[in-house]
Amino acid sequence: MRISQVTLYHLRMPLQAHFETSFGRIYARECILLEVHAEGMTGWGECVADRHPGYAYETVGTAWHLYQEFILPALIGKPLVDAADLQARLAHIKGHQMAKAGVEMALWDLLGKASGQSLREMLGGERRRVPVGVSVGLQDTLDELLRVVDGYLARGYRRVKLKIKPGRDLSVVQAVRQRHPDLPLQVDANSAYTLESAAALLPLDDFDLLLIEQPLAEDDLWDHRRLQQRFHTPLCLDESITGPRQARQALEMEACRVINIKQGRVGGLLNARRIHDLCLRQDVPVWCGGMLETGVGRAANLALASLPDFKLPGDISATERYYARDITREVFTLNADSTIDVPDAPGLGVTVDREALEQATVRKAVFPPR
Ligand code: NPG
Repeated sequence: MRISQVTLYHLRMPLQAHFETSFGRIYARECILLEVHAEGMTGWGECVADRHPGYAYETVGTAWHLYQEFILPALIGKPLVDAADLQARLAHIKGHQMAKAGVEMALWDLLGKASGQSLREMLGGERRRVPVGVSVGLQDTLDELLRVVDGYLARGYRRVKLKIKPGRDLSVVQAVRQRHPDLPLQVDANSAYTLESAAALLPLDDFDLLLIEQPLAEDDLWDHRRLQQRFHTPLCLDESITGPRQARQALEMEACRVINIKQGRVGGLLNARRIHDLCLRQDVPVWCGGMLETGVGRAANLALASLPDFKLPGDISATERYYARDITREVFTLNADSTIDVPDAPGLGVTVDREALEQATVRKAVFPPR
């Protein structure tokens, strides 16, 4: 596969409802969509880096820069057999996993279209539908939180993740747990605590949570290990796991008992599958995280989550939970059993709605420049 041209689209998509985490509140999501041309075909990829470096150091701006100056020049016109080949060509670039993942996704889409295989088949996934949950942001009041959670449960979601931060942790979990004693529930702190302040979370052990996600800093496996020793509830790492090596070391160190796999954060679907395989061998459950993806990234997440070790429901909700109008023609809906169908068509299995894409685009660039 030889890439001849790439168009980058900087997208800004208004969210159905604002989304607040320990690092801030957003009303619209920004990302980069890549339209990649090769041998008469078009592949699509999504780079999940956000506008603001609150979740990770990468941003739309850093990824745009990397594509323009380093990543696309290293790929355009070169023969690419598979994702491993693409990654080898990018190995001289340190970090920037989200930027690398975005273009790798487009290559998977192209390879699938060329071979007639769906991404699920290419990755070796078995399930045709995957269990999903919903991630609920911080709300202004507990009443509002309960109302929002009730709304999602009424829509059919059977697993809820609550965002927490210092001062808004126990009260939040207590309120939801009291009202829904049997609901599969988990929390996510997005690195908002230190080993000292995380002592406030110890009572969470009594709320029968599926897991506690990323309480401490992303570069702090050691303190996560120390904290895990104080909890019966499994700790789950998200931000800390930026590739297969970090996953292996976190497990060796017993810094967590569950891993959240996001293909963007770990540098692409190939690394995501490597982490999956490692966890499967060690009997460590994984689940698929989400970053408010468009239909393009959501299709990739669904295919990934069809692999056998994705034993916990993913942060992959229906399209309408995020966007009034998505950029794909395909709209993902929730089945009655809180699952979503994995796309079947070749590659990612989605088609981009050009009109919706234009509407969401705030900046665009073609490489090589015409
Ligand atoms: O359903 O896609 C979704 C959102 C799930 O909570 C979610 N994502 O910290 O995992 C997270 C969070 C996130 C969203 C992180 C956007 C970064 C950007």
